[in-house]
Amino acid sequence: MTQTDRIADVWGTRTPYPRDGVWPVRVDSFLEHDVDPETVDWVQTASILHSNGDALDIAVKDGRMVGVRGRAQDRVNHGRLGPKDLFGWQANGSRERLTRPLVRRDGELVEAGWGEAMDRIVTRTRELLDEQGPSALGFYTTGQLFLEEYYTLGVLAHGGLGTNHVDGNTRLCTATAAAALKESFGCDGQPGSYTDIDHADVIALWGHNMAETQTVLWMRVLDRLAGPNPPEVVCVDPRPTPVARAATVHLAPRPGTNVALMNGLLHEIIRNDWVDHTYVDSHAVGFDELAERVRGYPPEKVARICDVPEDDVREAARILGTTDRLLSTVLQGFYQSHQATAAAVQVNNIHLVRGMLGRPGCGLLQMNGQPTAQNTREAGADGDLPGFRNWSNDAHIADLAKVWNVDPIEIPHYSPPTHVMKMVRYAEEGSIRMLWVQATNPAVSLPELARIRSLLSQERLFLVVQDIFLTETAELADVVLPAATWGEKTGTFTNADRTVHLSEKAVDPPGEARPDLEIFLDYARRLDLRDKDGGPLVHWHDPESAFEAWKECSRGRPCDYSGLSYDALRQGSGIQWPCTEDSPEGTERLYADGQFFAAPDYCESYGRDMVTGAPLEPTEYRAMNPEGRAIIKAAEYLPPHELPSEDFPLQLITGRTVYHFHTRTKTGRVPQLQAAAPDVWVEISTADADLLALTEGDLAEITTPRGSVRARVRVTGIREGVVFLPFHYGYWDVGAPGPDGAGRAANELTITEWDPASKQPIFKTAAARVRKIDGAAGPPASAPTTTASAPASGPAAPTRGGDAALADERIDGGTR
Ligand SMILES: Nc1nc2c(c(=O)[nH]1)N[C@H]1C(S)=C(S)[C@@H](COP(=O)(O)OP(=O)(O)OC[C@H]3O[C@@H](n4cnc5c(=O)[nH]c(N)nc54)[C@H](O)[C@@H]3O)O[C@H]1N2
Ligand SMILES: Nc1nc2c(c(=O)[nH]1)N[C@H]1C(S)=C(S)[C@@H](COP(=O)(O)OP(=O)(O)OC[C@H]3O[C@@H](n4cnc5c(=O)[nH]c(N)nc54)[C@H](O)[C@@H]3O)O[C@H]1N2
Ligand SMILES: [Mo]
Repeated sequence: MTQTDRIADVWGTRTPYPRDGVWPVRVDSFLEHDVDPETVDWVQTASILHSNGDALDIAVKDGRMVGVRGRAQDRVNHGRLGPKDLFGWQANGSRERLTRPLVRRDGELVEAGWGEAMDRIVTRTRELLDEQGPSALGFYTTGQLFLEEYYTLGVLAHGGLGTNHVDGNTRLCTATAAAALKESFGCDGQPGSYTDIDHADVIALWGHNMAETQTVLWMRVLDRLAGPNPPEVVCVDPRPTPVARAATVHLAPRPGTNVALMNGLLHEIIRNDWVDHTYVDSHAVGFDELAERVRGYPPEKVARICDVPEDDVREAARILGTTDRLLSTVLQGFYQSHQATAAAVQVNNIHLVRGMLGRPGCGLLQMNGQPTAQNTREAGADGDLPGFRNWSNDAHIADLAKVWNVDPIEIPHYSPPTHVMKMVRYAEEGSIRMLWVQATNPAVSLPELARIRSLLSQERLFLVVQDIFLTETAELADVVLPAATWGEKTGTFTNADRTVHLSEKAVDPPGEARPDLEIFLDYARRLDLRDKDGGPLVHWHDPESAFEAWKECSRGRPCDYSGLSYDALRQGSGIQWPCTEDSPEGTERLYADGQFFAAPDYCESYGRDMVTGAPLEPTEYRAMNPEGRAIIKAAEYLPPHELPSEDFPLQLITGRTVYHFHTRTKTGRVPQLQAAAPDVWVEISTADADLLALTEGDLAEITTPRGSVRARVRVTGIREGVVFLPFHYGYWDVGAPGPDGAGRAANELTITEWDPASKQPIFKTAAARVRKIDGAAGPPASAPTTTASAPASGPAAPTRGGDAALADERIDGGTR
């Protein structure tokens, strides 16, 4: 047993292993001081501070959480935990938790009983249904609740109320993952498995800072890199992330040029004939068009557009083109941009033209970000229909209506469900008049915050916020519902490689806080939602019965859960869907046999035009892909919407640091994590800093056409012309933006625009300028030194956690 400062040493001790070997077990744990692990109860769950699905047990003593320990037997983490997993649970016990409902009375939020709070919501719902109909009602949910909760919400909103305005913050997060999978494979569902890391010879990370955002997955990569026959790593990211530092080739393109780069790589792969023609001929359509399209992207041209060395493009293409085992992961550097789907689809294309799917080491992970985002999509709470049913296929609507026992016309499908950027537009215009926000904090996380704050504060909008803290969004609400959360309620969720975990209740929620599921069930009951025979529409009453209902809904669909049960999930480890009576152990890789979920009658989507976003007609799809093969879709590069100009000469990108989760409602209340990254900073290159006479610790103002933010300067190895702001810092702990109007939240600066196919907003390219605030030289920025924000040079104090961050590591010799 060793003790490690897991703030200073984010990834812990290496346990090297060879290709095709078994990743050794390392059990990480962190308990409150003086707690003897022999005297606690251990309750099974998995992490909800990212999409990795790290399995862990919560230590419970005297009805309180007192620590966590990784689950050695779990397929995802073999016992390991990241810093947020180790320390994050302490937020549950914060004194600032919401414990009673709040209602707005004479302009003020005041405490109320559940009866009064729910009564207000139900009364308003009924009034609006009478006056305007279901189009007055909008639901904006999350990627952080449980499967059972999303399914219940989907049923009551789509099937009961009949509104089409249901989306999740998954739209901001990984809508593009779903969209790219639908474009290429006709359906959502990650083809790959985390075990592909054990077998891969090349691992390519496309706009994904895995080291900071899926720390345990990165430990697996680091352990391969430290072992015999390590994989080569290709990294595409404008910042010097820990991934970039470990890479064989690091391409740091200009933000917003991913499609040009991908076309250049495909150009080289096709020109050198590194193509698996047998695979392509028997399993895909569209190759000729791709070959034609990428002919216009020779490396010299791509190097110019992306501003990367021409030889690096060739070298990356050679690595990708000559390996037999390629694993790719894709995330926000690709997803949060103007050609998000087009870029992510080109990663799929590399795997298709090279036949790198469905075999060990040949994985493709269009990653998720949030812990339960996969379930938002599966269960139909995010602008999809449950079970990956196709909203433009009448037979699928009829089938769903049968499962729900409602008339098909009760399920709105006249157009695709409304995406959140459109929902806020409708709220702004006044046609959405009640918006119910659950487990998301749009007043910090949506683009262009001045606009968002103003439209959420309108008198005519009835805003309901269901959260565990009084967030920036909750402060604007008419009714605030206090939720119970992870560790205080039971349910299941699914990670980015389709692994389903059960999360059991460990302790009681604080005060009168209630599980989100109970809140939805109560709402459905009060509205007396009925099926077509007059029975209750929502006929389940607790997590397990909700799960059983969901299993029936998923039966026969790609995300088939019918072979799973709470009991099976209690047996020790997560299980990957599809899981049926015939495959009770789950399914490691999709498409192992080159068969896709893409048949016209079965597929989730007929696809979209990636430039306009227009949905394809069923007849068009049938003509293009009658046999349901994979679809190779080419795309032309288009420049970003907002390019640097004389006034705004730089490009702003935004994103994450390892120690915080999103708007910090939880990690900001955890001492070890908050101390590691206490305040906002801005990353700038040495060359740009020189030009602007900025040095480490200077106070700078970052301005875009939307607003400005003040932050301390950190000079890093970020590419020239680009500045980076973490988006974690809102206002709950520091008060509203100052009188000078300059804020702290990165989204004061971002633009109201989205990718045409996935509708995911563009958080990663805006034209910006930076100036020094005179006379404000201060101490070094409080940015971490252990991460992508490491200083290029200069005086920053190393990030350490000290005694408070000592966690145990137990390495068990080589097997699990
Ligand atoms: N520590 C931590 N972990 C998390 C989260 C968290 O908040 N904190 N959130 C979780 C969630 S919900 C998500 S969605 C994931 C996100 O995980 P990531 O996608 O890994 O995180 P980001 O920092 O948003 O973006 C990744 C990288 O994109 C790069 N990038 C910016 N613009 C471009 C571009 O034009 N091209 C390319 N190729 N790269 C670009 C940035 O430099 C950044 O390093 O993390 C999950 N895990
Ligand atoms: N500029 C910029 N903006 C971004 C991004 C970026 O990279 N750059 N990334 C985007 C991405 S990928 C994401 S995922 C979003 C995240 O944005 P948000 O979803 O707004 O971020 P969170 O802080 O995770 O908000 C979740 C809320 O749910 C509450 N909560 C936690 N658990 C529970 C629960 O069990 N029940 C209930 N009812 N509430 C709960 C938390 O207190 C918190 O207020 O931000 C997006 N915005
Ligand atoms: Mo996300």
